[in-house]
Amino acid sequence: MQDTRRRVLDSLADGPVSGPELAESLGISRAAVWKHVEALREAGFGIESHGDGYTLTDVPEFGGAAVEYGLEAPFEIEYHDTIDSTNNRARALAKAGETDVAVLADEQTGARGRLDRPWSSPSGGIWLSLVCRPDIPPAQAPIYTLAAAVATADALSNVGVDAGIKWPNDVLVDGKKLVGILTEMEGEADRVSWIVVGPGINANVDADTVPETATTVRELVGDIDRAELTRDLIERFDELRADPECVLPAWRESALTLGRRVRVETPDGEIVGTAVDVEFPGTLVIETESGTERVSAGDCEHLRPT
Ligand code: BT5
Repeated sequence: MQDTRRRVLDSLADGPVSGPELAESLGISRAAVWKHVEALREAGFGIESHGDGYTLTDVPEFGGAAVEYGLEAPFEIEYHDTIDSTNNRARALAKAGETDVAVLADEQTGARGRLDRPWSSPSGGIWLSLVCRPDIPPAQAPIYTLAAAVATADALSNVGVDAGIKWPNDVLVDGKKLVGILTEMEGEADRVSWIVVGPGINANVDADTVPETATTVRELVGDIDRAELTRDLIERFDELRADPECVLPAWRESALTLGRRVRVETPDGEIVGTAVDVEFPGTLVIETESGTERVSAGDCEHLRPT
């Protein structure tokens, strides 16, 4: 949200405040105040005008302005009621040089998982893609996926959903998938040009609109305030990306994979053993019968203990 509009909104939230008072305190004309108020009304904010001035009476349920209202992280929100894939849009923005944009949608029609698998994205979800331009080598990019998984699990715990993380990027409840994260990037040999981190949360959606292996926030705890959850996620992600050293300890706290027998499909074949740790920037350490293996990417399956 534009800076002045945000300040108008903040003043209204503390209102009532009259047009002339607002104009004076923000150093803008009364006509400009009126334009900002109209734009906020169009974005879904309820603003009443009485003798003592304007008062904020209602905040929109979801959308760009709803998420930006009170957001304490330097992300611009680009909201779509419906879009093919927020990751596709975020990639286009990244290629055009943008950074710190969060593309958010209520519904996606062509969403992707890893390896181009389809991702169900009915209306009511939180389908999000964060565009970042970190100054890191491409090999460290996985820490961003782990950071997004931690941020999502932490945000979910604020609404009473106790989720755990399956390496590297699935957020599960009772073995069912609640969130998937698709990370894509472009870069040179030594430096990332951009990264798009795309978490998709089955939020206020019916369980029968997602695969049987999946669950939804609605099924677990009922409908939640999606704008607040999205804000919490983005703020926590912003905190973690500023301090990558905090990511692994936080990830371990929510990890479901550590201590488990796992089978990981890697590009070089299958590895079976006990997952014992995760190392920077997201490498899974597995004790196998023939020694210790380290895996940086792959599909992980939790096995029953032998
Ligand atoms: C993922 O892939 O888990 C990454 C999913 C990322 C989706 C987000 S939404 C916002 C952004 N925009 C995009 O276009 N994508 C990202 P993967 O690990 O490959 O898992 C894909 C598998 O999960 C599918 O093959 C299905 O079995 C299952 N699946 C599909 N839709 C699901 C859903 N809504 N919830 C849980 N599981 C689902």
